Amino acid sequence: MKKILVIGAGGQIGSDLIPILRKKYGNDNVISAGYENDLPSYIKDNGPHTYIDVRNKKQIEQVICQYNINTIFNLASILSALAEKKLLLSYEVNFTGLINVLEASKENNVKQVILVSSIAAFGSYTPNELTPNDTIQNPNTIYGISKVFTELLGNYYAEKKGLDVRGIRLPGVISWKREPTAGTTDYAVDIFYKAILEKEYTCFLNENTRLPMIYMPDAINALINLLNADISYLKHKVDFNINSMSFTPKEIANLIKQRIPEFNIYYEIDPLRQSIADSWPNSLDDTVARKEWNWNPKYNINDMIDDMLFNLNIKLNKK
Ligand code: AKB
Repeated sequence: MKKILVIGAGGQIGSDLIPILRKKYGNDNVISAGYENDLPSYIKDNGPHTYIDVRNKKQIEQVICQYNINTIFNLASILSALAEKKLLLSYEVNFTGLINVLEASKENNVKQVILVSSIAAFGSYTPNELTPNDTIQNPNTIYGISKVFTELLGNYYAEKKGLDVRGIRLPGVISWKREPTAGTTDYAVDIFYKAILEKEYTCFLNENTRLPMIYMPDAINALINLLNADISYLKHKVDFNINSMSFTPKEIANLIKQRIPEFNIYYEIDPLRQSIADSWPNSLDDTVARKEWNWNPKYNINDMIDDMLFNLNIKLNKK
């Protein structure tokens, strides 16, 4: 039976992942760990929750032992834009935190560790269109470097230390439950809030910046399907491209405008986030994930927009 610890539970992905894991594996078998104030009540009230600072290995070990954890999702990470401003914090969370999770897992008989990499693991020499799974990786951001480190160290523990470590490279994740913070792809979530509440949005990326994106239900499916994939088919471990949709700010704004005719988009470029976005791929080749664990996304851009607007209108009391 799985006893799952989700570290970084209060973030954008954890907030959607935990309810689904609890439904699948039982409320008491999924322990959420994050800062108390970050956790939404539907997570705190529906199963065990605890506090872990990923920078503190002892805390991780205590929780592993207290709950007999055999599976860990490590979602704790400082995202791309903030990482450029807070280097030391990023080293501690994205590098030391990762080492702590892997070492604590190895030393305390955890069987599986799921890690999250990102399209940020690529760089300006990486082929831009349909980026191959195995290709040049030369990120020029601390976040991107930490994601290459995540992939390499995860693969190392899988190959040399007998730990079952797996992970995917997430594109920008779009969701309505919890807003992302301090990333470069965040505009693709902000735009929905502003379209509903203010009928206009000022975008910090230029109108033609094409980036790979994914809708949260597909991202969650990817994580859970990879968790359960037959290991004998996995030639890769922590470095799977997954592709779903790609669009520019102008394209998504036009599609939102078809549903909310009063909506308008304006642009005020943030040089930091624009330069980060310019170093990331336009789209990804995910043949490897399709072949090794049957990756197959369900949502296209129109399905995603309809579902986002439906759920956000309810959340923001506009219907
Ligand atoms: C970010 O924008 O930093 C993240 C990512 C693509 O990893 N959403």
